[in-house]
Amino acid sequence: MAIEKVDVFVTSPGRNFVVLKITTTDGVTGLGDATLNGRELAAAQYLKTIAPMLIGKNEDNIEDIWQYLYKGAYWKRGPVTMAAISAVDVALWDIKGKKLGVPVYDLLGGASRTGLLTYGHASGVDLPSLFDSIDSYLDKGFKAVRVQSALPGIPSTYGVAGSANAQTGKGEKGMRYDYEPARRTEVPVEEVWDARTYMNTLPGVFEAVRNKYGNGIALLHDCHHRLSPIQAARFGKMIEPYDLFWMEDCTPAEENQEMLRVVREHTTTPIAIGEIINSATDYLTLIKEQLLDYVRSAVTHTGGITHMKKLMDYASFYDIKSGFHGPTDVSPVGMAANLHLGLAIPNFGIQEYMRHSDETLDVFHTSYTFTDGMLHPGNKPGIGVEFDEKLAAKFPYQPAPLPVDRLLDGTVHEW
Ligand code: EZ4
Ligand code: CO
Repeated sequence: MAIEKVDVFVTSPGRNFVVLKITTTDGVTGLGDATLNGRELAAAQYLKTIAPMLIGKNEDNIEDIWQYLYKGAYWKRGPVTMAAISAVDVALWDIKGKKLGVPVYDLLGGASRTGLLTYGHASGVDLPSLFDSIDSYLDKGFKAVRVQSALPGIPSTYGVAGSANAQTGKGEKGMRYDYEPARRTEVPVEEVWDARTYMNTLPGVFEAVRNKYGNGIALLHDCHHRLSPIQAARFGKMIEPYDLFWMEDCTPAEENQEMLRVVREHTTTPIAIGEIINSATDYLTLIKEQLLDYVRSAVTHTGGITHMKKLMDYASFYDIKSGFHGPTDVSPVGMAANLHLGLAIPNFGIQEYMRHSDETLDVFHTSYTFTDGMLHPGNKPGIGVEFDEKLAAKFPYQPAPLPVDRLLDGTVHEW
């Protein structure tokens, strides 16, 4: 009853992933996800550094191993550290579930609901292509849709399929947005951002969507850290009539949490924050002052199930809910971890879901299901994902950094 072997894989079936496999002396294996989009090799190297420290430890003692890696590193927090700790943590929960013959959500207190409301990513370069994209999600059964739109005069905007891929010629009208593998380069592509154009455009887009689809579907939107606090306050107020489920990352709050106070004072549009926050401690002010409504962290970027469970339990006392990050750069292993935790906690809100590519799903065999707009982690012991190492080896790592943003005058800005 000890950890015998720790393997780290970097594979690129459609996009880059960092996979951790822990094997015990009884031959039980567990999987973890340490994918850090654009900085994958740093997370893989961190795992290789801590791998020898895990050998011989009792795999049952998840909390103790978590504390050993977190406090024992001396250097706490940070995306690379927390992604690596997350991978170890999820792999250990996977092992515990397999040893006991139960799905991980059972170990977390059992199912609190029958399925997880999920949202897909719709986008358009104009209203007709946006409507096509929304229709394609509604046809698949989605009850909630994220809406992103191109901006007039701006060649390429975050979250918009046609525009994101325009520079590589890989764009498909009305199809999904995915930054990687559209851009496999060593040096990031640069994009342009203009808040005035954005604030002048988006309210009209939401109005057009509500006029066409009515109030029955949940609409979400990602501002992707780009507005100043006062711009975000004004934007939230402007879009109140369109009843958004949330506006996400309206202003960068990961460094200065107090920036959200001014937004909160001015708008009732719900606020989701935190896909790049990597520690529960970075949420303490946000939760205590009720400056957010949805926690955006992914289990894989925020210390794993152990740490996220604590964070969500604390959030529950303020009626703050989950909205875990679920883009394709969270691997199927990480996605499954999100789903097990989401199914168990009382304060689940919504789960983001971008289906992985067929290439990715050939390497990762998942058992989670999508029915009528709801995800379920499945009932296999552990987290329920298998990893085909042989096939993974056929997809070597390829550099693919995220884009860099500049304002019209060339100033570097949040992407
Ligand atoms: O930009 O996953 O809400 N989703 C997002 C994502 C992130 C990417 C970064 O790795 O903001 O699209
Ligand atoms: Co986001």
